[in-house]
Order: sequence, then C-alpha cells, then structure tokens
Amino acid sequence: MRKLRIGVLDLVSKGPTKALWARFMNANLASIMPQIISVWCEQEGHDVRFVCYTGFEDLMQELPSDVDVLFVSAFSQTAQLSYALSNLARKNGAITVLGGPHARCYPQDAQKYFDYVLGFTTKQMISDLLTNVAQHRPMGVHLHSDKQPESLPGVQERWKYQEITLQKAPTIKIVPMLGSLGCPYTCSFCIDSTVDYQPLGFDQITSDLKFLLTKYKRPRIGWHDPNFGIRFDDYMDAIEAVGAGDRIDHIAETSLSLLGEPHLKRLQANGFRAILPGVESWYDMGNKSKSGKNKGQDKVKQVSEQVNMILRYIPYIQANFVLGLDTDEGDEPWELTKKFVDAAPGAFPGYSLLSAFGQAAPLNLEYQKVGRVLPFPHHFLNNHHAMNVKPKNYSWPEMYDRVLDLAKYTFSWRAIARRFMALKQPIPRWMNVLRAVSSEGFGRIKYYGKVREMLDTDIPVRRFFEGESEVLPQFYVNRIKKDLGPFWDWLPEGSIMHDQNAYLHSQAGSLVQMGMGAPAAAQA
Ligand code: B12
Ligand code: SF4
Repeated sequence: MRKLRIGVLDLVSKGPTKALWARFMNANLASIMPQIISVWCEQEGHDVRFVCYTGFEDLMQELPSDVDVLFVSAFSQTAQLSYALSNLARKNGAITVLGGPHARCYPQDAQKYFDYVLGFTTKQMISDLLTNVAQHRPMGVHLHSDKQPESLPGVQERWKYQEITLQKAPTIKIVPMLGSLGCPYTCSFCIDSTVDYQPLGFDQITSDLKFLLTKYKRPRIGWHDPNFGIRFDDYMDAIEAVGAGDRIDHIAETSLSLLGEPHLKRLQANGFRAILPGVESWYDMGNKSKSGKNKGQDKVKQVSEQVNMILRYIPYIQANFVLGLDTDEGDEPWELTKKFVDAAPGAFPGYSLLSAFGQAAPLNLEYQKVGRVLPFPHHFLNNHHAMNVKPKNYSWPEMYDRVLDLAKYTFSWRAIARRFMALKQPIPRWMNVLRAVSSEGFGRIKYYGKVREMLDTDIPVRRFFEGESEVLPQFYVNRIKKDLGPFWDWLPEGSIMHDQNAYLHSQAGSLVQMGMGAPAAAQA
C-alpha cells in the first residue's frame, strides 16, 4: 500500500483565543481518540503529523498543507471550525475525515463537508479506509461500526502524542485515561444510555499508571469514562496493584450512587482528588443519584448530606445539573437548587442548559417529533451558549430569568465566600474562586443577561427563539465570525445552519446508506 501523509487534528478550541483559563486548561481537555487514530495510522505504515489545537497555535502554519488525508476530531462546538478546515484542506488536495462527538451526533450535516464521517471506529475500519481512500463529494460517506471497539491502545502506545499535547499545559498537566465505554444506566437524555457498558483491560490500567510514574513525579489522571467506577472493585484493584499509594492524583466523573462511605475511603486512599457526579434534576434520574423515590426537598436534603460527607474524603466536588428538563415546572426546582447551594456550600455546581445533540440520545427524537428543537448553529451547542430545546413549562423570558437568577445566586460573593470557607485545601478553594470570577461564573451571568435582554428588545432574536424564523440573528453571526477569526473566510456556504430534525428525517428512511455497519439511526 502507498505510504500516505496523514494529518490528525484534535480541535479543543473554537478558534484563536487569548483567555487565561484556556491557556492553563485547554491542553488538559484533549481527546484520547485522535491520539489513537494517530497510533493506528502509524501502525499501518503511514507518516503522521498530529496537532492538538488549543487556540494558541497558528493553525494556518501548523496544519500540514501537503497531507493526503486529514482526520479531524470535533465536538459540536468546533463543528464550524472543522468545516472551514476541511474546506481549506480539500482545496490543498487532501481527503478529509471527521470523527468525535459531532460526527456521532450530526453525521448527515457533516457528510456535506467531509469525505468521510466516522461514528464508532475500530482499527480495521481505519485500515480499510486508508487502503481504499477516495474523494466522496458532494456527499461524504458515513462509516460506523455496530458497537464500540473491544480494546484501545493505552497511554504507553499513544505517549508521543500525549506528551506533545501536555507540553502545551504550563502548570497543571492532566493525562486522560479510559477504563470503560458505555454505561449500564439509561438516562434518556444521554448519548451513552443505549451503549452497553464494557470495561477495557484492567491490566492495561495498572501498566499505564506504572508507566506514568516513570514520566511524572506525581501524575494527574483525568478519567474519560462516561461513568467511572461501575466495576468499582476491579478499578481499585487495578490502581492498588501499581503500589503507588496516593502518589497519583485522579479526577473522575461518576454517579452519586457509587459514592457510599466504604467506596470513598478506598478512593481517598488511592489519591482521588476530584469527583464530578451528576445530580441532574430534583425530580428525575433517581437511579443515578441513588435517591430512589426521593424527590424535591427530600432529595435536596439527601444529596447535600451525601455531598458534605464526600467532601470529608475527596477535596473537590463538582455536582452537575441539567437546567430546563421537562420535569421542571414553576419556581420550585430553582429554589431547591439554591437550597442545595446553601446546604452543600463546598460543592461547585456545574449547570448545563438542556441541549439535544442531534441523534445522540433517544429523547432527542421525541423533541424533534414535536418540533421543539431550534436550529442554533452547532458552534453554540456546548450546554451554555444556547439552549436548543424549547422548554416545556417555561416561556423563554421565564427560563432565562430563572437561569440568570440561579447563576447570580451561585456566583454571588456570599456564595463564593461560603464555598471558599467550606473547603480546607488551598488548590480546591482557589480553583472555585477562579471558576466563579472567570467566564464560567461571572462570564455566564453577563452572557445570560445579554440573551435575556435581547429576548425583550431584539425582535429577530425573539422570533428565532420562538421558532417563528430560521434566519440566524446578527448577534450569533457576529459571534461565530469573531470566534473563527481567519477561518471564517473558509466556511463553506450554508454551513452555519443545519437541519435540526435530521435525526427524525433519517428515521423516515431518507438517509441513503453508503457505508458499512448498521443504519445510522441504529447508532443513536
Ligand atoms: C469524557 C468526556 C469529557 C471530558 C473529556 C473530553 C474529551 N476531549 O474527550 C471533559 C470533562 C473534558 C469533557 C468536556 C466537554 N464535554 Co464532554 N464528554 C465526555 C464523555 C463522558 C465521554 C467521551 C469519551 O471520551 N468517550 C470515549 C470514546 C473512546 O468514545 P466515543 O467518544 O464514543 O468515541 C468513539 C467514536 O465517536 C469515535 N471517535 C471519537 N473521536 C474520534 C476522533 C476521530 C478523528 C475519529 C476518526 C473517530 C473518533 O471512535 C470512538 C470509538 O468508537 C461524553 C459522553 C459520552 N458518554 O460519550 C461527553 C460529551 C462528549 N461531552 C460533551 C460536551 C458538550 C462537552 C463540553 C462542551 C462541555 C462544556 N461545556 O464544557 C466540553 C468540551 C471539551 C472539549 N475538549 O472540547 C457532549 C458532546 C456533544 C457534542 N455533539 O458536542 C457529550 C457527548 C456529552 C453530552 N452532553 O451528551 N467531556
Ligand atoms: S449515568 Fe451518566 S453516563 Fe450513564 S446514562 Fe446516565 S448520564 Fe449517561
């Protein structure tokens, strides 16, 4: 087979940035899969150039202009950037391939701008693709395996790509690791609710951690498992087999249901420093938070007691909530969240606006059927910059009034001070202050305030939110233009907007299958 020149781009940033938080953190938000694609391409005998784009590189310089194939990994918030880059690379003669969350959620839209769009990806698929690589225009090919791969290369194999990525992180360096795929729970809003839980090798965890101890005095691991610790004892055994005590720091997203006191003792002994459990709602998702039938006020009490108990073992906790779920009605859910902020002052609340990411989750089909999904450009779909599902029980002004009120309450100086006092260790304490006063706290108050104001004063904005117009208001056009910087000029025509009901339409059989594996809809 011909030796190909291959470029692999991991898009962490939406465009050029100078933000301080991005400088410190973006390299720590890199994805694992682009590094794995690089390993697989190299194992096939090709030349690989890997770039993790954190917003500080000059991509026009770093993007290899002479590649035969360019792989791009994108979240939906970097979709527009990815479309512009694909356009540019195609003009330079490359064949382009998109993978990552955006490809999984919006394959039909991405097919218009890439030669290949990949869902679940295996090594064999990459090998076949590279053997027969060809242009597919105007519509790209959608390829996806029926299920997630059974194994993936570990940190040692992908180290050379991981290392150059972390060289971009000035102080805190977090190595991403993965011990499992899928999830046994079935939260209908989640991309993994229909993906079987599957552990990857526990031996690999042990050997990767041992390897990292040869690279860093005190490695920091960020677990990318959708729900870390389902096979809790196996995980802990694998970590304890390293024999490092608490010389390795760990951060993981997990469920409250896994965070009972015996588990916490073991997590503490093994160096777990930050935990991000999902509370999601005071009326739903009882399985996940182990609150069972407890709802409303009772759930607040139970969850805040548990969170306070967790903080005795783990220095940092972020409790995640989804705002605007259909079970929310009236003032009560918002007041309950404020009560939680008071009752568990040490927790950092992570708020996400209800978002339907294309064909990610079963619930999205229901929203599309009843016309509740709005065509906000992908660029804004990051759980904060747009809520693309019309709330069931609130008008838009009511929704944003409440979001704004909750954000102001959570990031008031009083709450910031209480959060500071509730924690003991300096890094977690100051981390919370930094998050509150930066784009995440104060920045969002400003942004939500602007949206709320426009709902009253800007008629095109209001009509867009109400679904009466699909013409994108100038405010959003200007923001994309500003964020993309020099890449704005490379955006393909028509690529800002998308069919927000493509998932529903694909179910009606309008999608022509060109790839291997199961029909696209079966992936959802
Ligand atoms: C771990 C995780 C994180 C971690 C790590 C992020 C990262 N860089 O990977 C952290 C906490 C940093 C994070 C942050 C965010 N996340 Co997140 N995260 C996840 C989570 C839980 C797991 C993803 C994962 O790594 N799975 C393991 C991999 C191996 O499996 P996979 O993703 O299915 O990948 C398969 C295929 O898609 C394909 N593939 C994947 N990548 C690539 C790349 C190429 C080139 C190719 C060819 C193939 C390919 O191959 C894999 C094997 O089959 C998912 C939810 C979920 N359960 O999937 C959300 C998820 C991906 N996150 C999401 C979001 C919105 C975010 C944030 C924007 C939230 C925010 N506002 O801050 C940020 C963005 C961060 C960034 N880098 O830009 C959304 C993305 C939706 C979308 N369409 O964009 C998801 C789906 C959750 C959701 N809301 O439904 N996240
Ligand atoms: S527990 Fe978390 S990862 Fe699992 S289905 Fe629910 S939201 Fe998704």
